[in-house]
Amino acid sequence: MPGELSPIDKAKFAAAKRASAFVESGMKVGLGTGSTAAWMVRCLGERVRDEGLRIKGVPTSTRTADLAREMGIEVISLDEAGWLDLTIDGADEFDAELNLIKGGGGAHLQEKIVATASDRMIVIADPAKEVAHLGAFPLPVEVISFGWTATRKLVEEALEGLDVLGREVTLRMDGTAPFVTDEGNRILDLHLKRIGNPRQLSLLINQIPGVVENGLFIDICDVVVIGHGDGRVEIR
Ligand code: ABF
Repeated sequence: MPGELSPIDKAKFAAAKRASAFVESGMKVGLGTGSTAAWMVRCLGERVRDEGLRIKGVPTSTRTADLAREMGIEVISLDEAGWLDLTIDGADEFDAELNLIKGGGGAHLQEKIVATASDRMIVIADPAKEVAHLGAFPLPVEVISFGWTATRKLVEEALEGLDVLGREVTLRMDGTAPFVTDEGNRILDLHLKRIGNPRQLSLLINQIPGVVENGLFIDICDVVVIGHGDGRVEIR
């Protein structure tokens, strides 16, 4: 374990380390984004260096691509890979059915494409990510910048008939300018507080012109590895 870590970082590291043990030589692996996924990339980099693990990594963001290369992992695109054996990624929330909210880091579009193009998706998380109902974490929706205010209006209208507790929709900012994703799009954050029917919400939001993808991952995650501050790990 690296030097002095806070309990939350110890938990993230424990989950990342355990999940990286699922990776075998010869695999094509989707590499997630975020602080927990960054630990996983470092753990895989160590295995490449110390054990001669041979993998090809498909990163889900420019940040992860930079870190993977720095750690000595061979980086290829999803198109070069074609299909992946496994994706390991973080999440903002997960429920008992292993449905997720992702996209707090603004990378959920590539993350969803990569995870869906994988035989298996493993989520790595600290215990604070587990929820009874999704929705306390704002749901990110990537939208193209053309006409984004009209898209926001349609999203707000779509929320009116749905089983959610909040309906505020905000444009994600990066300082004083709108946040821009790796694909050059914007992010709307939906402050829903509690999502009664995540599957219905996901389908409805994705039908709106201008919406590229929302951060709900329904029936995509196979396993969640939960790390604890004392180094324990649970697998769901
Ligand atoms: C990515 O990073 C995202 O989809 C999610 O928003 C975030 C989780 O970050 P962290 O591991 O830093 O909590 O997985």
